[in-house]
Amino acid sequence: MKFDPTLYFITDSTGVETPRLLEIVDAACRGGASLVQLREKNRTGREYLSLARAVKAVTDAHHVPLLIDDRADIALAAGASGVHVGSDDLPVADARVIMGPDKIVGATAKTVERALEAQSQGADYLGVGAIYPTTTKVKTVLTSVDTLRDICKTVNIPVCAIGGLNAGNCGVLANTGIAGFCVVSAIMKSPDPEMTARELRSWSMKLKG
Ligand code: TZP
Ligand code: MG
Repeated sequence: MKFDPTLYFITDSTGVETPRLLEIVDAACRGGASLVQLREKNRTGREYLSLARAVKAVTDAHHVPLLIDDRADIALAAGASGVHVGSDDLPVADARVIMGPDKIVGATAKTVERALEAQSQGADYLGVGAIYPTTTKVKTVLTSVDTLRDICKTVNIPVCAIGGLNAGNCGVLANTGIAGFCVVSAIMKSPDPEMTARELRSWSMKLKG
């Protein structure tokens, strides 16, 4: 499936009621988010699915593909465009079997070796980071900008930088070869998510290459 990773917005509903989450997703899409991932860590399967359907109604209205973090079953049941798997989740090859050839399968990679492995197992894109320390709840280590650049040079699938990125620091991604970048808190915690998304999108248009 074709997709555009220029500005990849990933949700975090911690402390956020569903109506507000849906508003933020809507605002992010209006501002130019080109890809959205629903990322839920503390939901039952039933809650995750119901939220996925609600978020998909919003992203569909903007023709923005929705990916689901970690759960291929939820992605398929909700009719989402794909799934993102991290290093503790389903292996990429298994996610690909479950999702089939036409859905998007994204993977996290923090080293060139993992990036090549994910690509060979059928990943459509890579999320690489954390570039900066992040306050979003996640078990992650930092990935240097040099490693990011090496990964971009080595693989032939799109690479998205992630981790602590915002309009004030994303300039560090210049000349790395990224296809776009991912943000959670920059948009989730913005007083004006639409304006922030617009600003981040315009940064990404300048930085990707
Ligand atoms: N993977 C690496 S860093 C991260 C994930 C999911 C969280 C990024 O969140 P933020 O708020 O943009 O730093
Ligand atoms: Mg995961």
